[in-house]
Amino acid sequence: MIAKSFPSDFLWGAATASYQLEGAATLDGRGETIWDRFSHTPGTIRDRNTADVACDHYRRFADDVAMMKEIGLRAYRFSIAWSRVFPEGTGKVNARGLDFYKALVDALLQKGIIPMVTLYHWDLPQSLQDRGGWGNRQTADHFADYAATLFGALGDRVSHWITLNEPWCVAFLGHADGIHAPGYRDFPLAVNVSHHLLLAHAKAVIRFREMNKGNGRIGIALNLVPMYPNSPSAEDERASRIDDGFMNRWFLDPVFEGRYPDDILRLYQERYHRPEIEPHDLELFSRSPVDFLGVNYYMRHLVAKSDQGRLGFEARKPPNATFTEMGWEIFPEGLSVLLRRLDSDYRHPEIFITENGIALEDDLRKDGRVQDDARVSYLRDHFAEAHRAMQSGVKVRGYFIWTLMDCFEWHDGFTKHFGLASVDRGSLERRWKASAYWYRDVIASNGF
Ligand code: IFM
Repeated sequence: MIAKSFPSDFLWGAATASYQLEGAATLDGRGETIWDRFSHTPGTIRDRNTADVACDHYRRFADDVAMMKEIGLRAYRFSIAWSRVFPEGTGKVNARGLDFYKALVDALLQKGIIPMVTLYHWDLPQSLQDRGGWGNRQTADHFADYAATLFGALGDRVSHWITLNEPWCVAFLGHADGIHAPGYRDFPLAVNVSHHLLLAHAKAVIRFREMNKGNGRIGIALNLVPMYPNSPSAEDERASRIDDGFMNRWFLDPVFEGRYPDDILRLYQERYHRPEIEPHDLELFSRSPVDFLGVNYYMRHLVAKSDQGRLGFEARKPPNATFTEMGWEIFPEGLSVLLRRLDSDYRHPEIFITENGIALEDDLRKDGRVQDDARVSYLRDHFAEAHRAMQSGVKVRGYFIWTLMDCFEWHDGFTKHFGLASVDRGSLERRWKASAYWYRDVIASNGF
């Protein structure tokens, strides 16, 4: 019996990102990225690794696509390394880099797997960083040119496009906390970076509309966090509203409403300075409506007022909870709460869950099999919450598990394991975990 059944055209998929998976860091003219520079800097990566080789997907992509077919994936979300296409970020196209993505898309289509392309998943060309990176407004124009090149090259075969992945992480982990590339600790810079990223998104969407006459669709993938006050006190309620503004509304409001949330704008101005927003920027937001929202869901925040926090709040670790290998609380019900809220606050957008998954210290059996029962439970509970939201009318169109195979988890190197497949770090041999076979059955029966 299928207890939870999904629509027949539901896109069951898996997601990856170029720097985390591809390797081949200097092959075929690929230019240096900020993550190459950062990961080669001592003290940045937990296990002192880089993704120079990663999973060697660049060379093994055909086998990887064949593997995807084994479990029946209907869609595959991957990102393009900007510096493969434009080694310096702008200027002359590197045809060999572009050819790789053409071949990947063709291989997917040949197997009946729908490609969903992310244009930016954190690997900025280092040459652009040398000119100020996302702190420089001009990077948004370079991004729109790069995006237009991809729309031109792949637009006839790619129907689903995502401009940016998790701009909050790019801005704040990379420029305020310094734990991601390019490694700055400058909060006002991070706020300006967030604005330039949103500008880049808007400009790319506008170019897409101008160029794409077919049935292509474009959106953005945001890491969104449902907020729960730590106590019913007015102070914690207010703190949780601020965290919501910082993490969620600062990105959602420009994309859907064409403006920034007043409370957060005021707070940035009071505590730091007014972000560098120019008069016509908001108009660009209004002229760039998306076709869908990508939701990356991993956690909720339990929020308390705190004078230590940069913006007057802190996220607390919930007591008596279960946590993943990342130290993130497992909280499936947050997904349906979040989805319903997005639906009601932002006029019923179409939604793809563009990332959700769990890092686990996998149970590696003697015969090399990984029996990751906790991943099966995690996915089942989260699918159920998505299903529940859909029952109440939220337009969820697909679900992409993070991630296809164990890969480079940014500053954690190879120490965290999110994959549906394990990868032997010596031979790079891939092997499905038990959860992948469970997922295959979910896809085949469209439910569980
Ligand atoms: O690995 C990352 C991914 O690149 C972006 N979203 C969260 C994942 C897990 O941390």
